[in-house]
Amino acid sequence: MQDSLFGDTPQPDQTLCEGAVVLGGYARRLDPVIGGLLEALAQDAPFRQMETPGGRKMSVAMTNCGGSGWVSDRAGYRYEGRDPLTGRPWPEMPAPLRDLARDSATQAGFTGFDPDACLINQYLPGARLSLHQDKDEADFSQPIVSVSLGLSAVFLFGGLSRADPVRKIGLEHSDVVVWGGPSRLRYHGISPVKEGDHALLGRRRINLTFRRVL
Ligand code: MD6
Ligand code: FE
Repeated sequence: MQDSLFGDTPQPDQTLCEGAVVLGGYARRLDPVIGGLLEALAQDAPFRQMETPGGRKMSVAMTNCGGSGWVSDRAGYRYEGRDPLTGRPWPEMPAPLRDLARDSATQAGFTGFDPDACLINQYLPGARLSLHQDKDEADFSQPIVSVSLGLSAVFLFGGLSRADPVRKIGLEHSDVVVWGGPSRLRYHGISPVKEGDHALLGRRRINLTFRRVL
């Protein structure tokens, strides 16, 4: 991981199954700007641990940028145009992030992806995300682009029903997963993040997921 931080060795693309591909190291172009971008975004819309509809506090801290932001509270999961914490619209999606998401989708064979939502997940060591489907979006023909940054993680990749077998995929700093088509509604999650200290982002894992919501 450390070796590839600012390196430019191309990593092979790894197809997980039809519609889901890992673009190894594809987000490396963000390295010079990502720290500053995250800091500015979190100033405007702070990371916060949201509540599940069942009333449990999530271990992952979240914020958003773009026209629509994903939120969870006792009323359920949904997208909102404003940050409930501040009452302001979510910060604009920075061009370097939007461009990376578009290019990643194109690289994976999904042309014309134009994201209006970027969910930003922050995992401190120990934080996890239990198996779930992403189904709060209107149009499942649009892919999701997911960018892993900072500490590495084990991505749990299941099937279309919760009981299906789960594969474990290691994701490192700057790996991008694009998934859509027949994989769009697969169950997935993140194992508890291990302790560590990343050269660029410190003691945390950041995940950006880009979607087309409206
Ligand atoms: C994460 N990712 O990597 C959590 N969802 O931190 C997701 O939940 C996810 O990576 C939809 C599509 C891609 C993802
Ligand atoms: Fe998800």
